[in-house]
Amino acid sequence: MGLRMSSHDIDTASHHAPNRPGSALRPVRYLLWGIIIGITLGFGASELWHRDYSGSAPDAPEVIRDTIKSDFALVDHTGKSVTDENYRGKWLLVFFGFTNCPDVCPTALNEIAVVMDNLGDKAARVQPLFITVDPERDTPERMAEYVGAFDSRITGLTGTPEQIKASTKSFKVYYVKEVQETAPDGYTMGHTTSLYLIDPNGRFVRPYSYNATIEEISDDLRERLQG
Ligand SMILES: [Cu+2]
Repeated sequence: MGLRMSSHDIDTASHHAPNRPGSALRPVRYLLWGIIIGITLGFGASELWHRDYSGSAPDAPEVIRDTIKSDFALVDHTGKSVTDENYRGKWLLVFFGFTNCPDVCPTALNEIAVVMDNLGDKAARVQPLFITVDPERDTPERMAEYVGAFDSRITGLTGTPEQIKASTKSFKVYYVKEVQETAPDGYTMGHTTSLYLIDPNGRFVRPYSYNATIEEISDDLRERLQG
C-alpha cells in the first residue's frame, strides 16, 4: 500500500514538473525513492532470513529449498572418490571452509563435534561433512589431520578446483581468495559461514546461521531424529 501511494505521488509530480523550478531534482527524487524502496525490501528480506534461518526454525521455504542442491563429486580425507549419493540415508551437516582458517572454521567444527556428542546414539544417523574451499592447500592428508583433531565422525572433502567450484555452486556457497600478508602463504579465504542440513534423501532442509547456538542446533536435530 505504502509503495503504491508513493509511486502515485511520483507520477503526479512528474505531470507538473516541467513547469516547476525544481524539475531538475526529479532524477534525484526517483533515486531517493529507489533507495527507500530498496531499503524497505532489503529489510523485509533480512527479517525473513532472520526468522527462518536462525535458531531452531522450521524448514526453509520451498522456493529456497529447491534452489540449493547437495550435489558434489569430491575426494574424502582417506583419498576415496565420493559423491552426494554415497551419503544417502544419513542426515548431512555440511560446512564449507579451509584448514588454515583462523577462527570461523575451528569454531564451527568444534560446535559440530559438541552437537554430535549431544545427540548420543542418534548421532549415528548424522554425517558431518567439511568441504574445503582451498583445494590448493587442503589435500586429503591435510583434511584427515584437520577434521580428526575435532571429531573422528567428521569427514573432510576436497577435490580439484573445478570440483570444489561445482560443489559450492550447487550449495550456493560463496568463497573468495584474499591476499593477506600476515596469513600463511600470504592469503586467506572468505567463505559462507552457514551450516547446511541435508535430509537422508539428499534434499536440502535448512541452513543454521553461524550465530545459531549449539543447543539450538542440537534441539532441532533431536526433533528431526525422533522415531
Ligand atoms: Cu573458515
